Amino acid sequence: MTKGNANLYLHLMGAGDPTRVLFHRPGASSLTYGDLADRSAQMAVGLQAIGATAGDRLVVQVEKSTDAIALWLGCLRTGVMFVPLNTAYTDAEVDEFVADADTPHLLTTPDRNRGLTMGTDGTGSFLDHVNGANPADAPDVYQAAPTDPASMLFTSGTTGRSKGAVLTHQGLLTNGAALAHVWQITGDDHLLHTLPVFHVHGLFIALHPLMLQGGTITFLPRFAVDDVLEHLPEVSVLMGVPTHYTRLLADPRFDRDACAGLRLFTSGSAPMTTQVHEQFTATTGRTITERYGMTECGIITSNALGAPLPGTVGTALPNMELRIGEDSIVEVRGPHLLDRYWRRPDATAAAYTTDGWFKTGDIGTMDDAGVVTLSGRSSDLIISGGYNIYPKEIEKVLDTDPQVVESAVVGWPNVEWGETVVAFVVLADGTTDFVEPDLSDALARFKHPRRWEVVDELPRNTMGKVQKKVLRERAPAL
Ligand code: MLC
Ligand code: AMP
Repeated sequence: MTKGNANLYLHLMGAGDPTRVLFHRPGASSLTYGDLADRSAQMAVGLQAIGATAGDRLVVQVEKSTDAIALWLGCLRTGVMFVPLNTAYTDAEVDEFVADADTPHLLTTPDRNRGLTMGTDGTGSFLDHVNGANPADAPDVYQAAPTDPASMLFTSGTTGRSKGAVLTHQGLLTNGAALAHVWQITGDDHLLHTLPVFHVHGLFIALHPLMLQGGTITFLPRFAVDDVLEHLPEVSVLMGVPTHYTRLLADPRFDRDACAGLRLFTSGSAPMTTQVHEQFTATTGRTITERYGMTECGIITSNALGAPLPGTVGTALPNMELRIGEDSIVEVRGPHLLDRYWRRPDATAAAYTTDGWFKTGDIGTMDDAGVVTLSGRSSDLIISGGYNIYPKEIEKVLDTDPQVVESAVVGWPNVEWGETVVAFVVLADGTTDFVEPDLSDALARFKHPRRWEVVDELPRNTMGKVQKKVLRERAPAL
């Protein structure tokens, strides 16, 4: 490792023998750590060619591929901030993020045809700068201070308005290393990677512990039950969201034999019910290690290996301090935390207590052994299939519809998705037949209400505030 350089890249690529396989790609050639080093060097040349320099933001909305990971590493090498976006976002949603990131550098899929492009087949206008490049022409690995920004991920925290969480080289390294430690990841581990790579779960939490240790990853383009069942026998670790496990459990082929070779199953990003934990154990004879995280903090807590306590999210990771603060909100402190919200000193200040603890917005308790149990959130945030959905964003769009006077969006419990989006609408005078509005240009599909309820009025408290709790209580029994 270069002396005095805190660049995360040097840690992620330094531990592995360059001849070791990093990525198995079903249907394509495997890639070694050395191959990824070379490809990321080419990406660094490409970034130079488009004029992206240290501190610039590169907004990236591309399909999952090993090139997307090489690009993440290329950004680290050049000091360019990697800003990944959900591929489901509409152009209108992407425009808002690009404006907030204040950058000319947008990289999308070839079909979107706006800004530079990168396809999963190795073609695209950005890759024209990359493919023929000589890795030896890459600039020296950017000399990073520990708190230099590495990436920025948009999240709405507890407030509902999207903010860029600026994550540092040191924060990502300490979180990856802590996870490798508590999950006992070694170079012999082999992860089945099915998560999207535009959120911290798939991008950092799943990749970094393995890469820090020189492990191997079977890299699937998405979560599909058939593909997971096919590749489970090759791997030792599976990381997922609860929806992945409910889908696997619905398939009779998912049984003890299918899981025999694995030593670790993790779940997080959304609550897992004790019923799913129990069904998993009854079906496979194994347990799921549930952990709890957040874009701003990386992983905060994890259950212990071998002795998970279903219904809890375990204890704080090494280096992460946790306490239960005012209104039972989980508060944390430690080097994993975000540096700041991008150009939002107000929001950064509001996220901390006066004595310097970050307020997660999650409501929980902690027992004498430090084991944390979450019971809800202080905001109206909906989590569906591991994606966060902010009611306000949907309500704003619905309220522009001429049929609608006002609206309120809540999450209802759902076995497959955890929660599903339900919209309550009050209709304008004279509207009798409500027609579901076309939201396709305004909102990503996963945010669209799955159920509509026309009501005469919204329940309000004496202050006039809509009582979401009352609406949530109308959810029919599961
Ligand atoms: C897809 N759809 C969803 C959805 N995902 N609807 C609600 N919630 C979701 N999460 C909808 C699409 O809009 C589409 O609708 C239909 O489902 C099929 O789309 P798809 O893309 O084919 O879906 P599928 O591949 O089955 O995706 C489901 C999924 C995916 C569970 C595999 O959502 C997923 O990978 N989730 C993981 C999310 C994740 O990684 N979260 C980490 C956040 S980080 P239609 O109507 O068009 O048919 C974090 C911190 C931490 O929270 O602690 O980890
Ligand atoms: P995000 O903003 O996408 O990073 O989502 C972070 C949020 O996901 C947290 O604040 C929690 O509300 C939720 N979350 C993550 N892991 C868990 C878990 N194991 N149980 C319950 N909620 C979780």
